Amino acid sequence: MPVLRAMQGDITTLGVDVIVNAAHTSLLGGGGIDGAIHRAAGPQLLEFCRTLGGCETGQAKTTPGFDLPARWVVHTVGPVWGGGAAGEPEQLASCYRESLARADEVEAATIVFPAISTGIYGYPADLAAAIAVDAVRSATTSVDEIILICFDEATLSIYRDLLA
Ligand code: AR6
Repeated sequence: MPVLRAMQGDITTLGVDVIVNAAHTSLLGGGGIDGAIHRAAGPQLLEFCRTLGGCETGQAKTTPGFDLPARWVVHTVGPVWGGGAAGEPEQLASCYRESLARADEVEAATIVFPAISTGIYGYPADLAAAIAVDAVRSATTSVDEIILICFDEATLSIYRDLLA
């Protein structure tokens, strides 16, 4: 069973095996965490992503970290929140499971997840956090440590309550 913990901070600064990007289906960059990761990784990341043919919602694809301190980036595409009846919970859980599967493929010891879909894609932070914790707790994986990172204090406190 991996250790599971939550922290506040900027995912682009972490020298871990895998950071997860909350990407767009095109995998060609965007705003939010996606923009921050592409800026920090440098232009080679976009070049590499162009070869991947995009990514479906709920799926995940791996690239090197290039200029990032992280070795690998797993790009996953969360659902756009539309009220929750259009399969969003299942798609969001799939993002966490598929990203862990990609991390296992590169034999990662540590993976860091952002709060996927809770920014531009509008997923309510409390509902998304419950799905994130449930999905990683119930996944079969060989990683040693799973870190849930967030930018804001409010999300951190939601994670802390769920992990207590
Ligand atoms: N480190 C940690 N967390 C961050 C960082 C960071 N550097 N930057 C943002 N967050 P979002 P989404 C948090 O909007 O909702 C892009 O245009 C942020 O506070 O980045 O999945 C893509 O191309 C929020 O809680 O991702 C897609 O089109 C969480 O990360 C779309 O946005 C996710 O916010 C994806 O939207």
